[in-house]
Amino acid sequence: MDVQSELGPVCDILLAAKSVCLLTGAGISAESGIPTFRGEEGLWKTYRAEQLATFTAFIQDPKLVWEWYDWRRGIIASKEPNAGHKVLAEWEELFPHFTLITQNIDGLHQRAGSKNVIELHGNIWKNRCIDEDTIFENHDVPLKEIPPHCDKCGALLRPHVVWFGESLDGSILHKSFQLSSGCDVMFSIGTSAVVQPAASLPLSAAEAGAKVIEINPDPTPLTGSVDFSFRAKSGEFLPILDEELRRRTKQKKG
Ligand code: BV8
Repeated sequence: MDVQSELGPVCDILLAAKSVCLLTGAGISAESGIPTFRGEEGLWKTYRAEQLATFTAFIQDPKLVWEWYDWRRGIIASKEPNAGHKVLAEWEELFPHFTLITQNIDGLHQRAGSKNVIELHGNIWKNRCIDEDTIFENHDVPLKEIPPHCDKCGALLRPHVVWFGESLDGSILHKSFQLSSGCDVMFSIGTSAVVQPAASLPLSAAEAGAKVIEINPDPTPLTGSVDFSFRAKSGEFLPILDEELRRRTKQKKG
């Protein structure tokens, strides 16, 4: 889709929108220097998902899985939110109802200033006791102990993230589907749209009559079902869209 020719119609839709919902994936953090999962330099290229991001892998070798998360924590801690994260943080004030749902566990939306973030797959800066489910915020880089143990009961800690084969938090999932299917505009930004059930959120928005806008340098399985698909990097495209949107908002106010 040609950015310039389609910017106008997208802005008109956004100017009329009362509620805007977004789903973001690893791609929105790519320009911060954080590897995605399935890209050329992706995390899965060096590791295989089933070896690491599953409870079975963790129980079989908690040290290996924690070394992988400790390595990722180190990368994330050394990076900053990019222009795409910052635009979305400012958009919380721009629309009457604004919902940011992320598959990412890196916490970069919050570091960019987003206050209401729905984290579908958890957060890499939180650890959870495998016996008592107590959740601890922990920002040690590197971790003081690998694998870490619970201060309260001594049991193993695990990353407070959703692994493959694990169900997402039911209330978070229900809220996400409710908000997606009740919005006027749904963005899908920086996600390969293959991981379920997250990938179904933009589809449920489309089925409910929302306009769906995708931002991704590559096409995805969602591309054929959206109203606008911009072959663009989110860190470059979102500031352009934001500038045009604010220009038209000023123009409208006269
Ligand atoms: C579950 C946390 C019930 C850990 C992750 C149907 C229904 C339900 C489940 C399934 C189903 N079919 C299959 C399943 C099982 C599985 C699944 O979806 N498998 C896939 C691979 C087929 N789903 C589950 O297991 C889920 N559990 O539903 O429970 C259940 C239980 C048992 C059996 C069945 C059902 C749990 C899924 C959550 C897994 N946890 N992460 C961790 O991070 O370590 S998933 C992981 O993938 C991350 O969270 C990541 O966010 C997510 C999605 O990946 P993306 O974010 O899209 O990243 P990716 O690299 O793939 O793509 C990046 C994109 O960005 C690319 O398109 C690229 O072009 C683009 N990009 C690059 N640069 C830029 C850019 N875009 C914009 N700007 C740029 N600059």
